[in-house]
Amino acid sequence: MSYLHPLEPLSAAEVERAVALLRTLPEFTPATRVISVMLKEPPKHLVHVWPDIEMPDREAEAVLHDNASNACCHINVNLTTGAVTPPRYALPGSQPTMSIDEQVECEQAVLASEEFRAALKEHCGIEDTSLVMVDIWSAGNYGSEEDRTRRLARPLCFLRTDRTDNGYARPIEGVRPVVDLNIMKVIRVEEYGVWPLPPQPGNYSAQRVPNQRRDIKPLTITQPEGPSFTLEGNQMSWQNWKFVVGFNAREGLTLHHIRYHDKGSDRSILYRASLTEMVVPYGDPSPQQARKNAFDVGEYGMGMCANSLRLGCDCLGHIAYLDAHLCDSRGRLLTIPNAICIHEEDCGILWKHTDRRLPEAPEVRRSRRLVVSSISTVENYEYGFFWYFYQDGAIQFEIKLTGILSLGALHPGEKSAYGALIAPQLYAPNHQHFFNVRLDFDLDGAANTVLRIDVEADPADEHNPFENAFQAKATTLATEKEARGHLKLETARTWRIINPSVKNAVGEPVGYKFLPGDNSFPLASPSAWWRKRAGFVNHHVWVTPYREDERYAAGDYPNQSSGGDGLSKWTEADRPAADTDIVFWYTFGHTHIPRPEDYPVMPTAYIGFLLKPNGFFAMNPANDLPPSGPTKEDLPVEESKSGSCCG
Ligand SMILES: [Cu+2]
Repeated sequence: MSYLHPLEPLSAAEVERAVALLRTLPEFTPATRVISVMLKEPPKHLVHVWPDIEMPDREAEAVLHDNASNACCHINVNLTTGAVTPPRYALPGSQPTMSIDEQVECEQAVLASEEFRAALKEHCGIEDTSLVMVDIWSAGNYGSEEDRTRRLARPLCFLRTDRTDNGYARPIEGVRPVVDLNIMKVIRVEEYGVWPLPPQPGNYSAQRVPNQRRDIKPLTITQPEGPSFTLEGNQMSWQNWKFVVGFNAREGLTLHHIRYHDKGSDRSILYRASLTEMVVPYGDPSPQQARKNAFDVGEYGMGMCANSLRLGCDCLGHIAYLDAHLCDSRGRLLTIPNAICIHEEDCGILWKHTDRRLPEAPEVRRSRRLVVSSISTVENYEYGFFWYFYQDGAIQFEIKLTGILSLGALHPGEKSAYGALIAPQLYAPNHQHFFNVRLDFDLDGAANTVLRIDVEADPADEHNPFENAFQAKATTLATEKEARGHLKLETARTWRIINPSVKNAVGEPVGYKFLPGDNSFPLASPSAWWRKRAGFVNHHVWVTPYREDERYAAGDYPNQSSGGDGLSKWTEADRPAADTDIVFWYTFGHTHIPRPEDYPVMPTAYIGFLLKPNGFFAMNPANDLPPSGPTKEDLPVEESKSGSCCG
């Protein structure tokens, strides 16, 4: 099989070849669901010296689940020789991600259930299920011993008024069917009371919103000579940056082998960057809401839920798209066209200085950034994942939260202390969104160290007579337990990742600074069930020594897990984590107290972080940017003739 870079994601042909090989195995039966097929990444020490050495054969790794035996396994497939590894079975009771097919089949199972139809008649007075929406919702780890051993979903249901309205405006409160996904049948319907459907529609689609504003003139982005990036396969090259764009069913968009061309060579910065897990816990104790906590990566598959992006809507300007090649749970190729969008954006002023003693124009350079993005829809909610690369060596990650709030119904006059009334008899429970990103730094080589930087005032003594002194104090995070930490506003805390063996122009170790953005602490008790399963929310920052099989912050199988896996477990070993190949993990939370203005579709909220070179370069690497000026077309006629340019 040919490829341009060893970390390119599987092609459509490779996905099909992997599944064809899996189908020949005795473990693959009519009861088998293919949960995911993705690239089995080659060893990183080989990738770092590629293309000077030949790479091993391309491999795929698959996760299979057997509905008959309720067992899940990993199998690796050599795409050249066809050799497969023996299945590596997960512990009994482990549940892999719910597949996209199960979302659809679960809805059909609920609508076909006699028990659910009876509840629908009692609650809504109707027998026709054609306008009922059933969102799968993970079951968590609750209920009887028997529940915990089944592959379950506990859906939320809504009733549309017609085929195209916003069904989320009318939650069927007090009814939660429980579905066994292995037999794809409703095993019971849980009922907590009867609420009327909220009375008002909450429409947002273009054809249903009358009197749209008419004062918006066209805003067109033109790049007459095309974009400044080149894309070869999934390899990106832009403004000294080089990296590989990856994608898989679980994490969605991933970035690999990020390098920056400096002084004649491609210097390694990050080997791999990805969103490894997230959880959305709800803060409402009502029986309908109390068990709601969605691990959108490990339970639903962020890549599985990715959108096909549309020009002019999702992305503006000169766009390059990449397709994602996944497969459905029956092993059929599932290509998401335009799953990844790549484009450039103007980003204001990068730097400027006016020297009043010089007659020349001020020196101004505009900032341009490269955007690599994807957007996933997980039932009611949307998450956009945006990686930004800047000309000054900075990398930013931003998650855009939009979509429709998870809503509940109230009686007329009823209020909830645990959520906001956003329309008559309709409320949105308080909740948080926690994300975890895994940053595998390889700064100028694999052996890196993380420093925690706290800015502290000096004591008022004879060395500090004006009481003005403060300094940035660095603490080396030598082990995993030392590295566990939180944000600290009092000391403007940041982290610095360095390579202690490679010195910069001023004799210090080369480094990158990690600047956190908005964040939160979890509000549920540490012994709340979801927190046992999401140990990664216990600290904002974690550092681990690199291990190939430590990839997901809540472990490989968070769905219905009893908890204790992932970062919280691995770091208990307190392994050395300095001057070695380290992985930096960051957990960041958005506390969402809803507003009426978040309805019907929420204006985007933003959360993320920034990586800035800190002694990695000898000086501002964007010092060599040429001035940009208005084009002739932009100038008034007089100025256009003279060709003057303000920079
Ligand atoms: Cu929210």
